[in-house]
Formats: sequence, structure tokens, C-alpha cells
Amino acid sequence: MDQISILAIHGPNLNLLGIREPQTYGSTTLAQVNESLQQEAQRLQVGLSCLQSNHEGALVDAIHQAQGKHQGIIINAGAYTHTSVAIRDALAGVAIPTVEVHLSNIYRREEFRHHSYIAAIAIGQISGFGANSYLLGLQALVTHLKSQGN
Ligand code: CA2
Repeated sequence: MDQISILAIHGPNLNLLGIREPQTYGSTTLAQVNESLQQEAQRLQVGLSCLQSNHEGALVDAIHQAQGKHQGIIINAGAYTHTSVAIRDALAGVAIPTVEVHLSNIYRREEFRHHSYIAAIAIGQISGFGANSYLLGLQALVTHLKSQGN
């Protein structure tokens, strides 16, 4: 059987991770997040590709291009979580099992962060564990995919 391949998508401003606002988002950089995701993917014996964009359309394009290449998606859509019907529709359209992750606990923050357009079309959501949210998300996604016979 072919190896499972996962796409990790980081949305707007997450390129600033570890550089700005460490009190909210921690001191781990995006490169370090991706490095620990790669290590965890190796341990779980799955492939992993990572991308970051500040542009909604580029994120939609990346989701479309995942078809036929990746069996699962981990996404931190950043602020687009709370605004983007386009990203939700793209994820629903490709029907690739998706886990939504957030560094911060979005339910402990401002009211406008409490609603996610992605949550209802995701397998599940992990929010509030800092950089570890991504690793927990990867573990949950891979466990789900394996349980579905991937
Ligand atoms: O907690 C999360 O992971 C968020 O998705 C992060 C988004 C925010 O809009 C969501 O409500 C929750 C913001 C990402 C911005 O990341 C920065 C990192 C460092 C400095 C400034 C922004």
C-alpha cells in the first residue's frame, strides 16, 4: 500500500510565528513547527508537505491541488478561520479529511474568534496547545486515516 501523505497548511501571518507576539503565540518559529511536524510524520511513517500563504486564493488553490496527492489536511487558517467561506467550500469540495488546528484557545479569546467556518466540515479541531496543537492534530489525523483503511 502507498504511504499516506499529509498536507499542512498555515494561513495568514503565521510566517510571523516566534518573531512577534510571543505572549499570545509562543516563541516557536514556523520553521521549527514544520521541522517537528516532519519528525512526527517520520515517526508515524507518513509523508508530509507544508505550505504557508497570506493570500486566501492561494490557500484555495493549494487545497484544490491536494486532490489526488494528499489523503489528509491539517489546517491553521489563521484569521481566515473566522471569515472564509471560500476556504471552507474548497475543503468541502475536495472532501479530503481535515483537522483544524489553532495555537491559541480560540474560545478563550475575543467573541469574533469563537466561530470557525471550518469546524463543521472538519473531522475535529485542536485549539490551545501552542505548537503542540499541530503535533496532536497530525496524530489524530493519521489515526483517523489508518482507521479508515488508508
Ligand atoms: O490560534 C491560532 O492559531 C489562530 O489561528 C492564529 C490567528 C488568529 O487570527 C486566530 O484567531 C487563531 C492569527 C495568526 C497570526 O499569527 C501571528 C504570529 C505572530 C505574530 C503575529 C501574528
